[in-house]
Amino acid sequence: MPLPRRTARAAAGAAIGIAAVAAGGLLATGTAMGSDDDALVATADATVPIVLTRGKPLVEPPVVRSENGRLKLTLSAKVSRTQIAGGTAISNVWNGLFPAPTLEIDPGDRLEIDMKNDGQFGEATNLHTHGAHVSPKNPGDNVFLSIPTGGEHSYRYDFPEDHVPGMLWYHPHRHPLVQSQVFAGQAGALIVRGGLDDLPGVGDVRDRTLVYQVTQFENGPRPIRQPSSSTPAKQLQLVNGQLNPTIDIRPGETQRWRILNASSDKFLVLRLQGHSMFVIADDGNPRAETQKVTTQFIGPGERREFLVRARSRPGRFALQSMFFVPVRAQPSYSAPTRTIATMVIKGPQATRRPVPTKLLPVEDLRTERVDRRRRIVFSESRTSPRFFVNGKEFSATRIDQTMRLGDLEEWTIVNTTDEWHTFHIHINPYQVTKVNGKPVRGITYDDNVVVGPNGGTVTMRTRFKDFTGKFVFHCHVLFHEDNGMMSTVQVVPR
Ligand SMILES: [Cu+2]
Repeated sequence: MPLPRRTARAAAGAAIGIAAVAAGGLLATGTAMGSDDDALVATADATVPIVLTRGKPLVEPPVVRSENGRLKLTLSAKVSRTQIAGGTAISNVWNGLFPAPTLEIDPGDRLEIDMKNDGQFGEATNLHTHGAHVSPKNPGDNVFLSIPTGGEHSYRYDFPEDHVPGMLWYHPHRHPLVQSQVFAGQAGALIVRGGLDDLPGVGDVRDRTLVYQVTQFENGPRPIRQPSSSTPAKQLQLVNGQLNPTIDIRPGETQRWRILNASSDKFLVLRLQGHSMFVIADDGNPRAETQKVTTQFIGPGERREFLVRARSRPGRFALQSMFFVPVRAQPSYSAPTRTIATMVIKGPQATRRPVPTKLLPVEDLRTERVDRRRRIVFSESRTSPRFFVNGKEFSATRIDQTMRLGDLEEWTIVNTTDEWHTFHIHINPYQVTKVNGKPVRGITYDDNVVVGPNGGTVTMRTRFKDFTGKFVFHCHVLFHEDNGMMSTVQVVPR
């Protein structure tokens, strides 16, 4: 029986599992503990004791900060023991960490990363600083570069003095191996300081980084390799590598939560029981005005920053990942609603402060003159896992679009398929002006947005500033990207 087109390739790599051995915490050797996460563990190799811990206080990834304008770090990509969900697993991670450290820099800083490929199944790799407005040329954010097993490469990213402050991230980008390496846990947050950090009511409240990742346990003591997208119910939805951690907050206290969807393929629909969320930034770009929402739709690769103000009485409130069907024809591709973290209101009453409504001044490109318009069409094969941009599968040797430095362009992305995709472009963020032909209210800048199925469109405006060179745009559902839904662009001098 032929496999559905979206799973054929995943299934080829799915006979690889994860080892989780006893390391303290809650021991489960086959007894379900009342959730589907436990049921999947019960099916794992009965000879290997499996530990899954949930409900522990949230631990944020270790932070590495720049000093004197410089941050230097070595990343080793290697199959190694790592902590996932309170147990010891084996996965293909960086520096043994799931997720990787949070990097913090200031605009104008130089980020130096020595990337070492220390094995990882004989696969090549590389590095991408997602959301960074830096040069796409060596030794910068060149995603065409390949680091073979045993090789290394020194990346040097010079962030401009006027870089927009916010939450970026970093992950591998070696075509066509991105999905498996990100699914294994190779991802970390990258924070550019400033901007909203200086705004009262935002910069002076507790600031928490939440890295959302999805991975999967399989049989036996072997590393995770590839998601099986047809079994999302078996996947663990993790925050900072933890299952349903608790996030403590005082009654009436406001906190700033920065969430990164570092899953390889999962559309996250987020809800916080009993509370509104006040959105202040998208993909590392501060908003002009706060937006109050009850749910947030965060595609793979996106970031969202928001304020949460706790109720005035103690209590527990679930942060939920809601049931969502990315492919209407195949509802089995979706996971049931899960609690991915629990906000626990406790302790002494905090002074209740107003949530700021005005944030930072943001340029509105809708009033500017457009130099050129383009139409970008996402499509896919109905019979095989092949995905296309303007009818073509990705080729690194072809140049699909050429833009002039400094030009302002308007692009309309059209999704002709029956499933959701995202549109991500490197180097320059863009302002979304229309969704499905309807003008959007307010001003938001993104580097990655969702594009709805069956003729859904997103229209955006962007200026190709500061940097010439060759880079890419693509769908951030990494299975789609790895199977062709990526396109090359170059910026040339005027
Ligand atoms: Cu896609």
